[in-house]
Amino acid sequence: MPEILRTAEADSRTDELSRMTPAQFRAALLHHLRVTVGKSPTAASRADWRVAVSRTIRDAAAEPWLDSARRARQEDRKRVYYLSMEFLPGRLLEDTAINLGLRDAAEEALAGLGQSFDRIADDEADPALGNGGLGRLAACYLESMATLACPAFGYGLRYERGLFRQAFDSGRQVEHPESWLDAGDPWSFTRAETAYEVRFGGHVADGDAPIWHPDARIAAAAHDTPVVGYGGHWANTLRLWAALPDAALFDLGRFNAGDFTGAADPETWARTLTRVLYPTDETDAGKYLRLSQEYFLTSASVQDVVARFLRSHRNLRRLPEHVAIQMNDTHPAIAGPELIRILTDDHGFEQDAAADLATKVLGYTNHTLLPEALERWPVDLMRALLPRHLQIIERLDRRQVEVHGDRAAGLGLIEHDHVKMGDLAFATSHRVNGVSALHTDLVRQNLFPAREALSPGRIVNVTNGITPRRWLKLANRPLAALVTDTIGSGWETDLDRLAELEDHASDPAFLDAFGETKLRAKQRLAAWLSDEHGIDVPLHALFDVQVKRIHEYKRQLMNILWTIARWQSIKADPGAGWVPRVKVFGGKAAPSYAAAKDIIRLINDVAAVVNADPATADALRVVFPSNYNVSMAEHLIPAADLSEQISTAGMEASGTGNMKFALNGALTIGTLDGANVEIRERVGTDNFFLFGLTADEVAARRAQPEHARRSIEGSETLRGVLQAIADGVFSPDEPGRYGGLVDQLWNHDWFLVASDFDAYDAAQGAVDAAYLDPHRWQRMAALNTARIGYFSSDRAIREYMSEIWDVTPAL
Ligand code: 26W
Repeated sequence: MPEILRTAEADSRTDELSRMTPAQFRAALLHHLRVTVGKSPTAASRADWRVAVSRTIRDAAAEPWLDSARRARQEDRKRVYYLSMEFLPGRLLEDTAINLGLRDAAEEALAGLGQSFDRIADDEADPALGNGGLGRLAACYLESMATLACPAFGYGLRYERGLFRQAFDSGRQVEHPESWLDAGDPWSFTRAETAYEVRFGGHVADGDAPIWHPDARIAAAAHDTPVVGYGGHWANTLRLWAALPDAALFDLGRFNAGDFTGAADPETWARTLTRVLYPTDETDAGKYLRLSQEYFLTSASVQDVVARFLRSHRNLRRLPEHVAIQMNDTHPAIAGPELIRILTDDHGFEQDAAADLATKVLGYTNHTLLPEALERWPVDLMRALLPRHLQIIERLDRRQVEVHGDRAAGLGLIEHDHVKMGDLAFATSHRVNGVSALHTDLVRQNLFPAREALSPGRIVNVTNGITPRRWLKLANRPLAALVTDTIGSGWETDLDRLAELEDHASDPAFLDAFGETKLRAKQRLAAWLSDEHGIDVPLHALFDVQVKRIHEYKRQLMNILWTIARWQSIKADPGAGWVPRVKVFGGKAAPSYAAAKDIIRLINDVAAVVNADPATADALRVVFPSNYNVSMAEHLIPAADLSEQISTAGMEASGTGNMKFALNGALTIGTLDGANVEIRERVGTDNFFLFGLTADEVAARRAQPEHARRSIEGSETLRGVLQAIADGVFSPDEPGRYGGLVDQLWNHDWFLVASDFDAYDAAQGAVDAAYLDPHRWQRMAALNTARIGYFSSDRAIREYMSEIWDVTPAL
């Protein structure tokens, strides 16, 4: 355990917490069952037990939580505020129990009462308050900030409905409303006293001091959930805002005038504000409600930050010494203008001085280069919803020109009547970071070249990370136990210590034990897939897994085209000793993303044909369990042998699944994209199956006319695959179903599936060859686990603390 966290008091606290004996846990649990849930053990349902266990664990979290808040206040610690429209925390029961050292006591206490800890933990809803990578990263980062005793708040929205529940209807994705709150939320505390008014619309009365006259006011109420660090030494807060349709909004006048629905409008509008998460991932929604949600989050949070500062300070000029605000992509980028508004309109600052102060407080993380994901809000929409902020942005825009003169070309914040939120975030931040070394280079070169030239050093890299608590200690207990047995404990908070496994990577006994943990993870997954999804998988096969949002640049299409090629090859030569494979897919498509939905349907159509083919059933299976989420990832990732990270180079900002798979002893087949580059450098080029064009080669290939047609004509394998699809082999009832998809491949192929296909096929061949030598494979897998320590979110947060936030740990 890193020295900074080992203090006498910390020691005593851990012991007393971990010393909560099973008997003490049992007593506290039965108390909650009777008093909080109001049920006797005999009458209690699984959900009742879950609420009682959750409350018992939350009680244990209260002490370090209140203690941390007190210390931060008394020691006047600088705090970090992480603003994100999305958080994917996953289930909290087991994770919080582990971090408090209470998991074993809870399991034993429940067993003594005839209850299964795992079944109760599995009964918890997975708060799907995010789309994918960005939301999960925010959750890993909050847990690491607590583990490192970095005083912090996560600020987000308490959507009533998270990301839709995915189901398949004859292979097609269908979306069902998600309702994480139906099962109750035993973790959060409603802070009725902590509410802020957020204003919208109206107009600004000019005068010496502009006065904003909004025409809508919505109350934001706080719901706080403790985020406990590993060891239970420190705990931070995840504060989620809910729009409060307070009675004041109900327009009695209109009601009495008989306009019954109109009377409720403002109230309905309030309810709508935090009703649902936008399911778009990497595509700018551009909707009025989306901007309203972004401003609602940002204004409530910035008001809360300033109020907390003023509770123990008077001079706002000292704000940067006590406050660091991180904007998780451009979604909270209105934070700059909002802080400037509060400083000028409420505290009399001069606008430019306010802007300089805000810049010292704010940091902005960019997570994507996709043009369609870069938010640009129409000036008219901004004027209608946030007229005061538009004034401030226009002033910031003019100032760019004043400060940089004619060199301001390309520096404007407003272009073609749209406010460029990336440029606004950049201009109001003292640090901008990308999320992998390659991505940050591309941010400098392609996204903000002019700004990089004018403010060298403002753009820094902080490569993403993942928390080893959830993604190894919780998700893969057999492997976590083997690691502890082999190198002792402490790796949980010092992941570089995994390197000590390297000394054992040539020891056959260790490699067998390592392989055994993989087999047990496969057995657990197989049981779960059959129970939850009625899917059976053969355990002896190579588990080849691609789980992530469905997107053309992530190239699930190339993966399923290769699967068809493998199926055709097996049928052509059944006796060739094929390495049996289970191809596992998982992921949701944004509801309006037709091409991604076509890919989902094709995967399910191929699965239906391949899995029903007796000639190939033993050698190839395709499974696509619906509704991929954090909890499914915890079941799938530990069981994987092969991790598919096959995006078109230059398009995946980082990826974080790639890190989770390597940590759990899976080998990666991948391109030189995002964090794959750094993973390959650290695990060793021999322990990574690389293929495909590099980011530079991608740009060059796209410029070549007919690149797709030439690639397809040059690949007999690929041509055979496309012919089978075009012939309706996988859609006999509608042979032309994938005509558009095949045509797009022949004539456009922007994501270079055709160009990389043969290289991908060759790399898959290398995978088979390696898998046929179990000790070689186990050794490569063990070296991936041993050398992945750098990708801990603790390392990433330490970099944010030193490079961007200038914050030191409180313990
Ligand atoms: C406006 C709609 C919208 C919503 C979400 C646009 C963009 C996003 C996110 C930035 C998309 C996202 O999750 N990006 C992923 O972020 C991860 C964490 O940094 C990276 O690892 C992934 O490479 C990146 O695709």
